[in-house]
Amino acid sequence: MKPIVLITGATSGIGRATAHLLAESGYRLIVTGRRQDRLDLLKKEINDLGADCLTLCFDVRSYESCANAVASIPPEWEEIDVLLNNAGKAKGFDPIHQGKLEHWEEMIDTNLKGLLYMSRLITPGMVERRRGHVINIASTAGKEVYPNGNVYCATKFGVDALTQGMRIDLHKYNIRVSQIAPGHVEETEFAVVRFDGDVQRAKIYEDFNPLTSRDVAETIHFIITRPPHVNIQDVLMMGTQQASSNFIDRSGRNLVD
Ligand code: NDP
Ligand code: 8X3
Repeated sequence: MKPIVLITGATSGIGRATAHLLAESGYRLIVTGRRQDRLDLLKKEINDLGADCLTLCFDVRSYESCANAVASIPPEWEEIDVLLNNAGKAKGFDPIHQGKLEHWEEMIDTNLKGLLYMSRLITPGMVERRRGHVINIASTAGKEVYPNGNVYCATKFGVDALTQGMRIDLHKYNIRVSQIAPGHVEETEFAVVRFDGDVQRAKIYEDFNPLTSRDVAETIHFIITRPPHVNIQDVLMMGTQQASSNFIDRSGRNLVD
């Protein structure tokens, strides 16, 4: 039987692309998010690719919702091999003295507390089975801050610290903890969410080639498929036209192969 992978935030972007890619390889997928209609559609797509799928609709910001969702997992899906902590977001792009409290709460609750809640619920089973893999989606924003990135960057620096801490706590139970820190990724709703649905403002990928969600999914697939004695601890990846958070060649998307 192929391993079971639970993906948080599978209704769009990196999570959805990863669900598709892993379904192509026959993994059994537990896909989660807050939009049931998207989950229903994704389940059909996964089934059409010949893979099994379970959907769980809940908000990672609520521990009670996470716990109820995990408690509802039927026995045949209980032995989760891989937890992909992907659900996350940026909200707003303001300097610190003008930041909106509701944006700060939403980022901290989703990117940090949601990741913690899901890890707390899923890793005890992994410890018991002496088998498992946790992959956290961090960001270049968790390696280097940029103007107006303040709280989003802080949450992703926090994810980076949690990845390291979780690995130290869990490696002795044969559990791998990995992280991917991508730069800009298109084919996602990231920018539209950050700018509250302002699609004009969200056009931040038009003058350079960023990563695609599929690029990140392929890296996740690579990490998952290493032999059991190999743990890819941290992958920092960016499009070729991006050198760092603050240096992007925005001279045009003329480097497409
Ligand atoms: P998307 O907005 O496309 O996807 C985010 C996913 O998270 C959606 O499936 C969304 O589902 C889910 N989500 C958001 N809030 C919640 C919540 N409260 N409870 C449960 N699920 C939630 O963005 P990306 O694919 O880009 O983002 C995925 C991860 O990648 C994030 O952690 C992001 O910070 C990170 N990242 C993104 C980069 C980029 O440039 N795009 C670069 C580096 C890192 P739903 O709305 O249905 O709940
Ligand atoms: C997303 C990449 O640079 O917009 O994490 O923060 S960035």
